[in-house]
Amino acid sequence: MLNRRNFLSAAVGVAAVGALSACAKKDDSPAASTGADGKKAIVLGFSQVGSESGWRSANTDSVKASAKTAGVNLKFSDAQQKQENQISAIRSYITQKVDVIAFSPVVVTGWDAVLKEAKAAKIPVVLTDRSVETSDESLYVTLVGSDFTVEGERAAVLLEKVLATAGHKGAVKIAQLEGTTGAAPAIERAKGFKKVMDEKHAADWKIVASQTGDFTRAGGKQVMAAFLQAHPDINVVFAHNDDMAIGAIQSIEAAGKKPGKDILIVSIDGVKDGFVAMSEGKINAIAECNPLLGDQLMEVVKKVHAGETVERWIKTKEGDFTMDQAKAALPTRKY
Ligand code: GYE
Repeated sequence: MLNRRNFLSAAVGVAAVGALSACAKKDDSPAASTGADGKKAIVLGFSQVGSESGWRSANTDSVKASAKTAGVNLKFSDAQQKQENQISAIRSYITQKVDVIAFSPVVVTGWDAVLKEAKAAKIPVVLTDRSVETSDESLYVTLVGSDFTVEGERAAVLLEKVLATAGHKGAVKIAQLEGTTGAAPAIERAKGFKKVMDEKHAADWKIVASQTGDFTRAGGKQVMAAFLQAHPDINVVFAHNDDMAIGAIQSIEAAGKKPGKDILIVSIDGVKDGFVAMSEGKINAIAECNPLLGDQLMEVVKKVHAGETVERWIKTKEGDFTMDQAKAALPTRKY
């Protein structure tokens, strides 16, 4: 409980924050060094991948909002999909002696050196959203994020349903729009999808073209235009995210074909624009990947800072959606 004295010092703190935050700052960190309870606020350095997709914007908003609610002093930087930018952001957080570092690694490899520097500085590292490959598992505490292999499997199972609903007969010629090369969601979604395909559909499904669209709309559009030229018989698109599916839709329409009918489309994420395209009949099904990781991240950051043990992998709940559910679900979508 706040007694009057604490309340007054908290109020003075808030006023001071207000004055300080009036100065221009490079990041979004509140200048607060004390939380509402009068304790020193945890300083969290967060290196975001970039702003490549609707998923990423929702994830960034979630992290920022949850930090505020949790009274965590967030230092945020956007790496614009470049590993070297993430490495220098992490190095700068080490120099600033933040309490905890969190980051969403753009690709899986190449992190050991900087993670060792964080360990030497005794700053715990929490991975969010994407994982890393490392020879030393002690270099990070936990991962807060989805199981992308399962998402790939779910997308394949959704495609089975979509093909059945469409009454599709004959060969299934799939164009795969891959996420960023070397990124965990691109590697694992492809793997999960292929697993189901190889186990159950080796005879009738074939990936006839597969290339990265870097998780962006422009990438999806460009790659799909080239695919349609080289493989005019493509009848399915499996996109590793909604944004690339939306880009692909533009190229499919430009080629005079109907997305969702002539070419069936399954994607992953479930962002609002994906749901809009699905309610318009242009995306057939979406395996959801939840970007709202902020609250779970702040909870973990507090525990890690307090020296508590946390689970090695903290997952989120996700659902699957087909076209017939899109209209009803659209108004309740939070991102
Ligand atoms: O699916 C995609 C984003 O890592 C899960 O990154 C994330 C992926 C997400 O750009 O839209």
